[in-house]
Amino acid sequence: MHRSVQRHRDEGFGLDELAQAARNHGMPLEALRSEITPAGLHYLLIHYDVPFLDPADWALAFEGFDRPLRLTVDDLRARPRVTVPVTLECAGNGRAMFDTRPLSQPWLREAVGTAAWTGTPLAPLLRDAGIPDGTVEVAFAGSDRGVEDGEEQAYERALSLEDATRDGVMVAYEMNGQPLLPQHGAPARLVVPGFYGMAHVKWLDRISALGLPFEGYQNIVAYRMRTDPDETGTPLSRIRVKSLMVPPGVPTFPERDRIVRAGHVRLEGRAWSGSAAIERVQVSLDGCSSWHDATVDLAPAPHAWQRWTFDWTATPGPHDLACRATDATGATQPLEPEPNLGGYANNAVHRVRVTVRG
Ligand SMILES: Nc1nc2c(c(=O)[nH]1)N[C@H]1C(S)=C(S)[C@@H](COP(=O)(O)O)O[C@H]1N2
Ligand SMILES: [Mo]
Repeated sequence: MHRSVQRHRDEGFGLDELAQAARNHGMPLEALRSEITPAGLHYLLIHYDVPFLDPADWALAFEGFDRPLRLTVDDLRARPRVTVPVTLECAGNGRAMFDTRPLSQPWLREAVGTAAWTGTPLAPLLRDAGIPDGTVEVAFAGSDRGVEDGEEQAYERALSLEDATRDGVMVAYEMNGQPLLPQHGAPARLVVPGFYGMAHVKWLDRISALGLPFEGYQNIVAYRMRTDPDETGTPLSRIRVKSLMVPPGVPTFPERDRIVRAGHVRLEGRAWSGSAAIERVQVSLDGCSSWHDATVDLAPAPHAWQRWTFDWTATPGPHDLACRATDATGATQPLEPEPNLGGYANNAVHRVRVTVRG
């Protein structure tokens, strides 16, 4: 089994982690004000190097299907076109807040964003390629390559045939009305609404129909929930219910402590879940001892985050604020993260300590 390098909070962060953090930036939390995240503020996660692909040479190949299709960007653009806002969150978001974490991208809370993705629905594309009888999974490969666990490979990840053919899954070629940027998967990527980021394969160049479950690294070794290296674990899929708050007031530099003026303060943020709509967001003003209902807006689309607001009369002194969301399945955020070897799916409540000045 896979044995990752684990670091304890007391060891501090390594230059290897800084190298990841400097490449893969997060969304500054003040961008939670925006329903659609501008492309330059959307978070980024790139395992290997950004491949620079000439769209004129690029084609999407279908392997293991009844017809070995090869589609160019123009072929994709000639197909039915949909535009949908979708919230993406990295499965490793919050990893740096675990007591013990694997050597990887050390996210705090900001590996999330919502873009308006434009593309063509995947299910009719697969049907046109001809899904062979007995297909159980569909694998999606990017053209980026790297070495993980000693083995050189393309970034490739599979979905069950059922998940791959769900409404909303698309091959996207635009983000916020512009052709995809190189770092977001140009010329085309997969978008799987409701799923953690690892499923949304960028620089997509091959789709394979599989009669047996996929055994690639990103499904079998990485992106699984485990507490023991010898257990098989369960694959990450849908995004857990979560909410974040726009840090109120102004930051100190460089500590980024929050300084708020006394009086009326509108607290606001966004909440999302990959399984159902958000039904409730609560705010705590006393370090999670008591909770008050916030106002929650309707979702602009089934898998896009929802805005919440709460009016607070801030009195001078220190305050421990927090927000907590609950979705329509009844799932809610825990106060503390659930430890796991990959440092995945940390959806603990967002706590923000502020100092109010008179
Ligand atoms: N080909 C490829 N696709 C990829 C990745 C990658 O490294 N290579 N990273 C994945 C992960 S882990 C995440 S969280 C999302 C991030 O998408 P974004 O950078 O557009 O926000 O892309 C996914 N798709
Ligand atoms: Mo990710």
